[in-house]
Amino acid sequence: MKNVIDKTEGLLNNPKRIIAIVILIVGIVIAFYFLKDKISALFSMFRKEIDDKQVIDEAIAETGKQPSYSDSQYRLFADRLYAAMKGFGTNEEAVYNVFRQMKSRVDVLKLIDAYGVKDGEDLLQWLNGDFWSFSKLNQILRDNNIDYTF
Ligand SMILES: [Ca+2]
Repeated sequence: MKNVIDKTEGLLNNPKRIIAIVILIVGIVIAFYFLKDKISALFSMFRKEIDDKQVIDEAIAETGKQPSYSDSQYRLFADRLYAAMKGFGTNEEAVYNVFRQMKSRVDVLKLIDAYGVKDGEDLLQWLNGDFWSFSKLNQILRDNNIDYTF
């Protein structure tokens, strides 16, 4: 114990060490300050990923329907949606055409999951930003006997 106290005193008696420790602490605080948004964004993306998977599993159990497409096909659909919505204006027909190919609620949820987060927003946020009304989109889902509404 005495040894530890001696060592601690020795450490604090050395000004260079104190300065080094202070710089290290300040550095960690600054790094944390600049990274905290990125860290929390990463965590929320990770949490969304887990939530999406759980919602899909529940929908499969409820509806008894498996996804109609492969994961890579959902990613292709998601890329088409992004291409149709990004930038100024919206290619609404291209968006509707993707949703016309959804055959069940499971498919819609798989599409939402495949879309993930693009430029900080998930699919629902993208649709909200690009569409005045979801009536046509929801009509397409109803026409396909899908009990999911945006
Ligand atoms: Ca747009």
